[in-house]
Amino acid sequence: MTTALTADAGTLDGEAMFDALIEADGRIEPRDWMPEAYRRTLIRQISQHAHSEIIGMQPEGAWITRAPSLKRKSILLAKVQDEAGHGLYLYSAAQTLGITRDEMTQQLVDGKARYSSIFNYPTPTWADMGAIGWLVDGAAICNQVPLCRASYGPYGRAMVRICKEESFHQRQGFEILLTLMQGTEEQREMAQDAVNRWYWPSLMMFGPPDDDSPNSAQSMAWNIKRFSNDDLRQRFVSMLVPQAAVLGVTLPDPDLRFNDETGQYDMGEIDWTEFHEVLAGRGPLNTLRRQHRREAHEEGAWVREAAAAYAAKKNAARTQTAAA
Ligand code: FAQ
Repeated sequence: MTTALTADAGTLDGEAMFDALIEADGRIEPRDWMPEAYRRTLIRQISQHAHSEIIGMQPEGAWITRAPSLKRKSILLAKVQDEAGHGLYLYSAAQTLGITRDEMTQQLVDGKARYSSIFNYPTPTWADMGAIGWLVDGAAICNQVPLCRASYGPYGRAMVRICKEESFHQRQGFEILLTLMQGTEEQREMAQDAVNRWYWPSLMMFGPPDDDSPNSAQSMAWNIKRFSNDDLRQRFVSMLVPQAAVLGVTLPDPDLRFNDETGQYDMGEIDWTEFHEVLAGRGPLNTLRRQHRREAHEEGAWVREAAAAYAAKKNAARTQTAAA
């Protein structure tokens, strides 16, 4: 379909071509004409997503030195490195839309850019590593698998690789919780406590309810988002219930029950006041997360300067060789 449209491109102006590609469920590439609002929406979503991956390294990064065994330490280290990689793919995808990495980073450290609410919660115990993998990566997969089909090519392609890695992350979290649940009474309590603390915030990752989501309708019309926030949240809960039974943990929602008519799990009311407080910067750790990022950015200035100087030296040598 896309090929046929490309062959006809000479007869269509940019806007008509864009509309036809979206209509045909084709892909928009960086050099294609696109409406300014589509570009802005993508920069907003992709950069927020990239920032989430980078800030998301902090809650788990804090446990690398305290992991209970060498094996656990190396797995956690690899996971946190994956998250850095995801941030880099996503910043690169956003750059194809005309924003620089420096601009995005500045927005993050200045507190002007959003990142996922979930990373403003603390990680006081080892079981939090399990709960993050199982619930946070689990929610991320539910939300991100449909994004592999996002209409913007570089975003969709980045998501394919990210989702493969997220599925490993989710399984390692599940396995940490399973090990704890098969351990002592104290370990089981620690696992349940972590699930209690991460469950509701993980449901908030999908964003506000559909009737309070200003961006969803347009993003779905442009084939960026494929499902609404509430649909994905529902899908996530249906996935969790049987997994919780295998783990032997309780999901902390007394209203959670299967509805024979809808074939879905009805759930209790999410505390949207808490969600809005976290988005407004008043979550448990918003200030600390951003401050750490700012400090790391400032302390890393010499690395960026050295890399740029090295690249300039290499380029100069290459130009000289070519001229000789
Ligand atoms: N946190 O109209 P909508 C991960 C904002 S990656 C903060 O529904 P939209 C991997 C939203 O930006 C997790 N802000 O917006 C990992 C908008 O504000 P704006 C990140 C939120 O864009 C695991 C406003 O509310 N994933 O976990 C949140 O259509 C473990 C109105 O909302 C992605 O970014 C929130 N939870 O839908 C890493 C996936 N929800 O910009 C380390 C890609 C909403 O108008 C360890 N993004 N807002 O000022 C998306 O799918 C979408 O952007 C949504 C929001 C679904 C997040």
